[in-house]
Amino acid sequence: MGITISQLRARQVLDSRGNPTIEVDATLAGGASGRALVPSGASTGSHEAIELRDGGTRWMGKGVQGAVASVHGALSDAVVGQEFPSQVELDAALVAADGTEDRGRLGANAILGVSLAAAHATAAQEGIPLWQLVQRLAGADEVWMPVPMLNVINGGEHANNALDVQEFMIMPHGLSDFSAALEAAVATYHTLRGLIDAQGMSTAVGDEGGFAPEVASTTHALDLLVEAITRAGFEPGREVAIALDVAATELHDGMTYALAGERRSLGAEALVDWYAELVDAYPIVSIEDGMAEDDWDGWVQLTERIGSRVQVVGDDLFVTNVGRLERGIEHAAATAILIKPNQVGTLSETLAAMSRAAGAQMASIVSHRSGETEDATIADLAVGTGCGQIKTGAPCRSDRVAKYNQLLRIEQQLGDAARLAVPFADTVESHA
Ligand code: 2PG
Ligand code: MG
Repeated sequence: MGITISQLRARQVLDSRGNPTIEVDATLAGGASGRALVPSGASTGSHEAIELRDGGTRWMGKGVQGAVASVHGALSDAVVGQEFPSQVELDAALVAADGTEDRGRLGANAILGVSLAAAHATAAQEGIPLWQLVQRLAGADEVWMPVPMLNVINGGEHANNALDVQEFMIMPHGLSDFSAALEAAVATYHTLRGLIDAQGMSTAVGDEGGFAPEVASTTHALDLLVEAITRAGFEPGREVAIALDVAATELHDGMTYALAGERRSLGAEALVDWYAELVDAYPIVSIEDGMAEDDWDGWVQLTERIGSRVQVVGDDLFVTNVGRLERGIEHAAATAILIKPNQVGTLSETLAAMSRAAGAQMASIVSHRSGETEDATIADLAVGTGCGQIKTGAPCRSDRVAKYNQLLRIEQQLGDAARLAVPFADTVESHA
């Protein structure tokens, strides 16, 4: 059965930061319908597809009525009433309607809204859960419950404290199943709140639900995490490990990396040394955007130095773009790719990036954005592709929890088949 969209309706709604974003409803000829809401980043890579915003004075310049108009105009003209054999051809038609490399004419936000709403509608038409449709589109032999990466201390662009590193995440990778992993993360999160409170710092949270205390240094934050994991009753490194997103593009001035919180500026080589020291001293299993988006030499150095011990993840580096990923594979610039559908614009291109990564033995981590909504599509994306990892914030705030709750529903649907992925089977011993 092909996909024939009979109507697209879009509207401007709000995201978790109170900024406008686009919501799209797709109705199919057979009557089934699907809805998608599009997220938005703060530490966006400059190579990301363009998110169309209205500018001007209304909604502080962040309105998306232009993107809404793209859906009702050019995108509807391109796809409504036509039968497409599958999502791939539908997405290709959306991309062709825009006609630009960066999706700047109609907006990647408009295009993604249609692409994902259509996928939801297709799953509804077939009477299957979305993860199952994703599994088919991805050609995945097996589905896996992903190990969550929970951002529990926020810094960088996501908070107004002095922390240089944007995200300090806990990763409950050594638990028996997804529920147990989430329980360990929740226990660690609440224990961390107590520790931060006891040290007289604020327990207010940042954009992704993690705490944003006035912690001065990276190692102070890491010490807090290790203590929280231990006091919650888990073994750091073996049951619950640490992952970082440095978002180093935000620290780079073209020459050096300015670590304002640490009061020093480092060249790429010295920065790699610093990461190696941190990895020696702490149970860190993954470092995302350790280098800036165009510092390819720095990335190669970093991967050479620590890539066999920790996962080296490219976010701003790859922007879910197969072309940039190809270059990264060629130069061995990273060992994993962060996957954000709105960096590229369609479900099919997202799956293509994941498939290319898998072909090169690189891991894929499905990710939220710092500006999110109640839309939980990425939970199904992570399960259906069997990629094994999802990064979707702290276990706090409904925009983050929506994804974990959807994963709990899927875990129940899968029953005995709901196995928790084991992303670091070969490297984790050295961190225990
Ligand atoms: C990141 C993301 C999500 P943003 O850098 O990985 O955590 O942040 O959406 O602001 O780009
Ligand atoms: Mg990132």
